[in-house]
Amino acid sequence: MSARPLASRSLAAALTALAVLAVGCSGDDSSEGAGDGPSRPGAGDSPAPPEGDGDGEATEDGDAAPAEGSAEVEGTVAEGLPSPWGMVELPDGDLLVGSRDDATVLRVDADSGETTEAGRVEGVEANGEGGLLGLALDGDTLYAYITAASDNRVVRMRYTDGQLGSPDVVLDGIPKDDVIHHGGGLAFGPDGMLYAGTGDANEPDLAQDPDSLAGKILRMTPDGEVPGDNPEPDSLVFSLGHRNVQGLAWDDRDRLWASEFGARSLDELNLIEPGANYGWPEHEGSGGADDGFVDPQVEWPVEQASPSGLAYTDGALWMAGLRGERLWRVPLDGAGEAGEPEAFFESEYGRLRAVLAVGPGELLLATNETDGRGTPEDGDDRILRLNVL
Ligand SMILES: [Ca+2]
Repeated sequence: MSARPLASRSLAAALTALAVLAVGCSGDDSSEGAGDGPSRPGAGDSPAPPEGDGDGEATEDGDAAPAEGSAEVEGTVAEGLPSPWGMVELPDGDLLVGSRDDATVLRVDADSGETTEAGRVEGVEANGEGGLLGLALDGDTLYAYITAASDNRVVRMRYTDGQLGSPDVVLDGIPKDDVIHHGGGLAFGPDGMLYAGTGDANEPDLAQDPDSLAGKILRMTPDGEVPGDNPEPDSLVFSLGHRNVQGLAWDDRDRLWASEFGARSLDELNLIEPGANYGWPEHEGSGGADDGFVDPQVEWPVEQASPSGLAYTDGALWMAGLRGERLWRVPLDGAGEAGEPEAFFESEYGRLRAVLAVGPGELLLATNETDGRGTPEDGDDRILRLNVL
């Protein structure tokens, strides 16, 4: 299997890496469930079925079955990016990429890779996992999920003539911790509403408090108002019981999926239903259904995922793993059910932060070795263009 030592990473090696398949293969022998692969709580006869050694289903002659998906690196879009986090595509194919720690927004020329600074988002107080987080684009207006001095908030700025304007506050009062669990996922849904994934602000009980904006997925109008068809009147809360949501994506049935960091054992991929409660902190991973909570569709040992960005294209969800240092593919079957996850690029590019679908079968993937937990001497952060199936 493919667990390369970090020191062997290089662009040349990376460009030759095709469809590295590493289901259930733990590259770092952690004591926390190493060897167990991802599981789909509702998919088997028994909860969390063991995945064996994770080489996939054996055929009659003992060979591993071929991978159902594939991911190939087509090229490097840009390098030398400082703590990239949010990423959006402009109409001409260029990108706006936010730096979590510098609070700058860089425009990346998709052809040449040249980066130019569009501006710095005023009011960002980067600290720990907080800073300039998710980005979302609506015409010539850029929305950003930011950590400010006293809270996390959603702001918006004009982006015209290559320059960012001053931010206006769309929503404030999202609780923050000084270091961890800020959330940060931000995206417009197919319904034209703005969704934000928040964190529990290191106060787990806030996730169950319907009056707190912490530990939630929020749904708002582009002006930050409560839409008339939200689950509860006068509340931005779309779903609750989340620990730390950074990835949001809609499938081709316009259903919302969200990635969520677990605490010590299990990360989650959840299918989000309006008004549903996803169990944190009463449950981490599955096991909450009998208590009225919605269990995840897929769960992973945290050392294999620690998921941030999430994207959907061509029948599959793609989830970027930070600690897991791999890109997970989760196929959706004809009934829209999550199938068997596959891992790609394990330990090839380091920590993976953001993934963006930019066309059928085409993804952009941003690494995150410069977030304070990586090994940036192995290469500054970059954006890769992938062809996937
Ligand atoms: Ca949960």
